[in-house]
Amino acid sequence: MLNESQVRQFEEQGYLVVPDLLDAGLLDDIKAEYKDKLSSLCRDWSGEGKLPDVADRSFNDQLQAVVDAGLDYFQPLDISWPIAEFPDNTPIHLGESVFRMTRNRRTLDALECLIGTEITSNPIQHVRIKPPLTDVASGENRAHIVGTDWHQDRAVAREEADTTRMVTVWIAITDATLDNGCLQVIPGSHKNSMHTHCPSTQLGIPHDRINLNDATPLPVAAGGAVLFHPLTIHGSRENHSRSIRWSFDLRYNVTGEPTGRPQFPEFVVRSQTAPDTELHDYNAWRELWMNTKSRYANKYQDPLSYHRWDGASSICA
Ligand SMILES: O=C(O)CCC(=O)C(=O)O
Ligand SMILES: [Fe+2]
Repeated sequence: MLNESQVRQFEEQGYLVVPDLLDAGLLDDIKAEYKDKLSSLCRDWSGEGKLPDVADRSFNDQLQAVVDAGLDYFQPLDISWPIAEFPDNTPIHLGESVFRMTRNRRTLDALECLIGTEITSNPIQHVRIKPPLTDVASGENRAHIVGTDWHQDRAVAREEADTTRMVTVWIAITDATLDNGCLQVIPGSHKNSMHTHCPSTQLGIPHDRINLNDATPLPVAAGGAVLFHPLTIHGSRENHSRSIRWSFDLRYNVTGEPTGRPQFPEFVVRSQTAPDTELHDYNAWRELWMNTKSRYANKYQDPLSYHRWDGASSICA
């Protein structure tokens, strides 16, 4: 539950830092699940002669070896399908502890104070495990691996969700610090309208449109979170530390309102009016996501069916 001053902070500033949103048990389960997954990927890659044998190494060291070998760890560890044409062997991580994280009671209690009791898990969600910048291949510019350009989350959804009551829940799995690329926001920016976003290396707002003097970095200890409004301008800094920086971003909206990404599955996480509509079954959740693969694998995806920005605006020149 949030107290009145936390709700006021969210409403007035467009964001709220919540320490200890995940308990230590869930945090450990998520890390253990990802460690198993990465070890298994490493075993496969070693077997194919693409990677030295790193089976006994730590998660950090395994990730470093994978990055050094130029292998793509992002998609097999992500919790969403790509928003582009993808082959039907595209991997995704749909682990049981990730499902538990989407239903985390403290998260839903906090969301109730912001958007009410009818809450849907929005399918726009990612993991971001960012290696030290010095280890990243030159030319890598994905916002899941390096710093994230300034943007509003409303803009990465379709126009039909422009009035959807939605909250982003950004969760730190490792401590997020100034040095390793914590989230940063422009406080109060949710009170203005949506900015034009330009698709260049990432989908972002041109920097001359933002008062960067107001940029406020938000360091958060592992297990803590930043909750923010869909119009809050935010991004993240580069990872200048020597170890990985790991977060998840999940989104939630009022049930029945458009998610902004109808291609991917939504599900009810909490409902006071119809509790039997809540999805509690891990396998059913997995199935929902896997069905997306059957529908979209090997099919051309028009980027404009995911967001509205074609780069034609003069401010993108
Ligand atoms: O963690 C990041 O780099 C950016 C996260 C973000 O844009 C989001 O959570 O909406
Ligand atoms: Fe974002």
